[in-house]
Amino acid sequence: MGPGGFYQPGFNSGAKLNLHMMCFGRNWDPQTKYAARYRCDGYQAPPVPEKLVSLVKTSIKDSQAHDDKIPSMHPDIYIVNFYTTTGRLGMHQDRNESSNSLRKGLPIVSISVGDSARFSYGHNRDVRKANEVLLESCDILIFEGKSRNSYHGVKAIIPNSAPLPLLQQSKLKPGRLNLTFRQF
Ligand code: AKG
Repeated sequence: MGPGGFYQPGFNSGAKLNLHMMCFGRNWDPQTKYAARYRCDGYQAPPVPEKLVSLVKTSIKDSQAHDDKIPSMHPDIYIVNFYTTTGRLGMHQDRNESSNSLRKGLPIVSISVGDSARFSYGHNRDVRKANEVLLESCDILIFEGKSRNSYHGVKAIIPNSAPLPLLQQSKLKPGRLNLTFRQF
């Protein structure tokens, strides 16, 4: 909370995303895309914590054991989304990273914490034609290669689905955190 903390990203029209966001490495906002500073309070995005860089690299290494074509990457952007139990995110592509990162299909590593989410993915923006997978707390999803540019979104959060020990040991509010790691 406070300067450099969670904010609700918004568009020129005044419409806001149905989630709260906090960024490390580079700030992202629908109007500025990636920038060094937060648009709302001018605060500089802090660096990606080293412990999380190691976690992401280990996750990629583990998946490379199953598919050696998955490219390695060094996460220099870390975006945290917090969805309340009514939060959601429309179908979109993640295309604001550098052309080099997109061309190489460098992975985006996404980690879910808290309540489960109905996650949609597909070849276009039409959510009715999308596939769906349930992302539960501690699931790690990697988009890479061709799937790097797939459309995706969060259809709904399943209330009261977070693991009890997580709620007992943390101060997590009802809802879901999603952590995504990217290389610009
Ligand atoms: C994004 O940050 O671009 C997402 O699509 C997040 C998806 C999620 O919350 O699982």
